[in-house]
Amino acid sequence: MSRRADTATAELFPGAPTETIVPGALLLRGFAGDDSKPLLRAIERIAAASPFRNMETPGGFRMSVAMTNCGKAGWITDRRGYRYAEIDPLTSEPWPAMPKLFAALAARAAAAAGFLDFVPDACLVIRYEPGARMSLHQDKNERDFAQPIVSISLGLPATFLFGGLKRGDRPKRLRLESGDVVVWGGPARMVFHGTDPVPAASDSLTGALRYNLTLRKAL
Ligand code: MD3
Ligand code: FE
Repeated sequence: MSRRADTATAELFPGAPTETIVPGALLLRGFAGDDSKPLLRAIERIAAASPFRNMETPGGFRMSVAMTNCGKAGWITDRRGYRYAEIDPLTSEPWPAMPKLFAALAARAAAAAGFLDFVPDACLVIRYEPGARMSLHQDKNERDFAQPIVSISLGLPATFLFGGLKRGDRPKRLRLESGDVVVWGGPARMVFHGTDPVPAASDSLTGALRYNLTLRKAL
């Protein structure tokens, strides 16, 4: 069960730099800005144990983004399908532990959106090189769709696409920058979403890379 506040922090503090993207989706601009360096160091530590890899879709396509995970469960795809796994298929070891910073930041962001007891057990770490993209999809492999998803952007900016509940709904576009955090819950939890190809550029922290962390309670 997830406990939902009657009034979200974002409503109590209207001066905070937050926007509702669609009902249920709250954008917290720069929310992770102060933590971006430690976040990047933690990503490098995770990748040293469970390296980034370009996974294969069930249809046989190699994804343009590279992924790894931390936490009890990690999201994977291969010819057998999309799913969460507790063992990294590349290393045959459990995924690296979720850094306390990740869980704490996600819980604070979720609380700002009114989800008062978010305890993530999975974090998908996605690395975008220039040109990498994510086509429109829904996140459906988690057990409890009442749980929110928190996403943290780091490094190069990207144009994020979010549609409706049907694949054919024309997506709206939104620029996500380093330090931006989005909480997706309630009626926004099942919207189709993706990212346009990331334009080549240079970020002072990550160089020519964008990272996206998605924190979930998957199990
Ligand atoms: C809306 N990542 O990890 S972040 C994903 O930019 C994913 O790397 C994209 O889609 C990225 O699954 C988008 C924003 C996001 C993340 C999860 C969502 C939006 C979402 C789940 C449900 C609805
Ligand atoms: Fe997604």
